[in-house]
Amino acid sequence: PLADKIDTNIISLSRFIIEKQKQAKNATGDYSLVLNALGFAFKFIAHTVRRAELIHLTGLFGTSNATGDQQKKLDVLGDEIFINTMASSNIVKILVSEEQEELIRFETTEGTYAVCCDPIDGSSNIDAGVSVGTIVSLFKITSPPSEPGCEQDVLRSGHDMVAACYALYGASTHLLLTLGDGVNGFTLDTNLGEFILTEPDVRLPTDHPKKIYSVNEGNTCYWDESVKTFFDALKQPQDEDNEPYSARYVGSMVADMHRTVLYGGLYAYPGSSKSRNGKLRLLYEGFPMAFLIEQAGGKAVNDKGERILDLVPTKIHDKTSIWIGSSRDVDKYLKHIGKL
Ligand code: P6P
Repeated sequence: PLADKIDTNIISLSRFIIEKQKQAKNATGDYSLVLNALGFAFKFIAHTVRRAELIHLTGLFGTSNATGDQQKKLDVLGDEIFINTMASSNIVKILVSEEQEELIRFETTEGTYAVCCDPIDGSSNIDAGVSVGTIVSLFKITSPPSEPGCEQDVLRSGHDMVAACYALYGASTHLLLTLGDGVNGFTLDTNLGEFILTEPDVRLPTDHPKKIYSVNEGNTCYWDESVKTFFDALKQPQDEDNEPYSARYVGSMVADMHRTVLYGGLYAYPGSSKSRNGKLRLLYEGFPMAFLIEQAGGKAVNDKGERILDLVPTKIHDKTSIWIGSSRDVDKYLKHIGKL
């Protein structure tokens, strides 16, 4: 019968969130509201990214963001969509965005959450049709709702995050989400307009994770000697298959990280003489990716071998070096620097 072929009991993101709320003790529903607002923002951005070519949204907008990146029209649009979606949730009190120099405070008095995001990560690739994504970290605010939000609400340890997620606008739109109890993968069904649970309990492959390293080797001349020797070693035949590692680098962190989660391997953005702390920002790239990878059974450290989640930012756009992926590969780096 037809019913055998069609799954008539699919789990949408909304249903997933409700089930999590039912499991939570004395849930107020605020958490569910934020997560649903995030889901809507991802759907709205996905829709906009996919129309970009049609409505001439590619190309430069003519301004630059907090850290000097030239803003693409989609960067600005993605940022506006995020700001409006979070503001209208009436639960988000403050927003840190890669595209905004200053913290954004919303006019709510019931705000109990802080959102940090990179609305369109990897946007330099957008004109070439390469996958881009949105990366988000979520903190529960400890100060009283009546007090205006402040930077102290997000200048905290990565362990304070209550959730982290990314949306990947690729062949399909994928959402990977952790609430601190594992990682779940959703795929956007554009006909339903719903994210559907397609990869419950995502784990990095443990037996034979792919031997892949993902780094911008164009920075080699700026790297410390120990970083150069580490990657040179990966290019030599090794391990039981006596094969060297393969190189894969998209230049869009969400695309590189999604491959790393599903296939295994190592993604790295080391510090260099050009930028001591690398390029990626701690609050809305390092922290969320580290939370997701650890919840999926992997590791994430900085150049010194410190766990990313142990770090505490001093400014909202602080950068961090990062070595993230399969424990097998991050441990190789830790051994290389004498931390294991
Ligand atoms: P590079 C995109 O600008 C980004 O923030 C990440 O998405 C990406 O992994 C990295 O920077 C690419 O940087 O210096 O290799 O072009």
